Amino acid sequence: MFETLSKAPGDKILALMGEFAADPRQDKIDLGVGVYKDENGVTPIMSAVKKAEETMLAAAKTKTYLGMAGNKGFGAAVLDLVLAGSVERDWVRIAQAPGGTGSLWVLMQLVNRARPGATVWVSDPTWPNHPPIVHNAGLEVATYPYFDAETRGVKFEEMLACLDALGKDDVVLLHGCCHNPTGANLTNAQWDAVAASLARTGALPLIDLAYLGFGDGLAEDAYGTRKVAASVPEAMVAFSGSKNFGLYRERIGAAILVARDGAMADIANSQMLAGIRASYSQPPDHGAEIIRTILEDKTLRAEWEAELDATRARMIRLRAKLAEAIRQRSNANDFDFIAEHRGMFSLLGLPGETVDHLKVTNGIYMIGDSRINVAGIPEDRVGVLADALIAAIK
Ligand code: PLP
Ligand code: TYF
Repeated sequence: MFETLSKAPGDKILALMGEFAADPRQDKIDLGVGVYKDENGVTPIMSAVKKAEETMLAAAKTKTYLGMAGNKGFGAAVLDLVLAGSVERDWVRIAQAPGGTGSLWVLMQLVNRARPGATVWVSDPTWPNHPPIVHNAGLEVATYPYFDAETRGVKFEEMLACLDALGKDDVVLLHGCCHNPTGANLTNAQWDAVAASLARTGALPLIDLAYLGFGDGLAEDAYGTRKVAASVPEAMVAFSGSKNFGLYRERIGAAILVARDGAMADIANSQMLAGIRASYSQPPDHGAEIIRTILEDKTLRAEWEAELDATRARMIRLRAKLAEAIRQRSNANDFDFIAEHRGMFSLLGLPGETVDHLKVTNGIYMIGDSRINVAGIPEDRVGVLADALIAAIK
């Protein structure tokens, strides 16, 4: 039967990771895949995570099944972290899922059960894995205007005009914070306007929250999610613990649904769980138990928050340093947007040839659309990077 198949295109971001690893140059710079790296270029295990794992290992008594929704303590703690009481608790249901990706998959399957073939509106541009997940669930993709290539900010008026024209059969996929790939984000006032638009049109928001705490802070980054959830009768959130807890390979995330009342929440939840049962039956526990252990323990939680604060501060500092180095060298402020963006990424707006040139000539790796991972900026060689960028765009 396999003779009917042709080769599927690979994931460009993950392929670049392999290319970088194979490059023998000592001074190569990795601004590619969206994984946080510290000043040594290492993606560390957070100290709170290590401590939680030690406690867990000593305390574990069973590994029996936990059920389709996964770890209950994790679910309660994540709801508190994400929504913080912004919505009536009885209208909300949460299912632990394998990463943010698995959470998106679970929620999109739920949408397809409610409205088969519905359209999911994604930002232009968006994370390249969004459209395949939408299609895999049987849904259609359409795009709303988002990134302004001139200002490197958000084309907010055009975005809002597009959202205003949607209806109750549409789903709107929003990046809760730290937009991937652009780094350009909505202000709180713009979130208020988006929430009001969704409340007016009845379009169903699906918020992808993969970088909570990587932008301006845990509460600050949750503003849009909480505002939208509190303003509309139905909403969904795909939470990821990959970045903010550094648990990438543990595959930990959560699918959250907000319904118009408790009875509707039960029905929607039963369909969400039925989708999970038919997909992978139950999620793996390890990452969830780590997050539960950290969030339920005052000391561990404080330690995690402090490490997350330091992670965020480092990215903001690297942004400021690179923007400043380019400004000094070029005497122009065209790259100041790097300092204004938030999260792990900035879309530089360079043509493909320039991206290629930087890779071939300078060993500087970024995604083909010119997205850089700011955590990969070498703090002691910001000048080298700035020189190479300026030379390449001349
Ligand atoms: N959504 C966005 C925008 C992302 O960048 C990512 C990537 O890491 C994810 C979701 C899902 O990540 P994971 O499935 O590793 O939790
Ligand atoms: O955008 C990124 O680089 C991260 C990592 O299929 C990633 O989100 C990239 C591609 C992918 C899964 C994760």
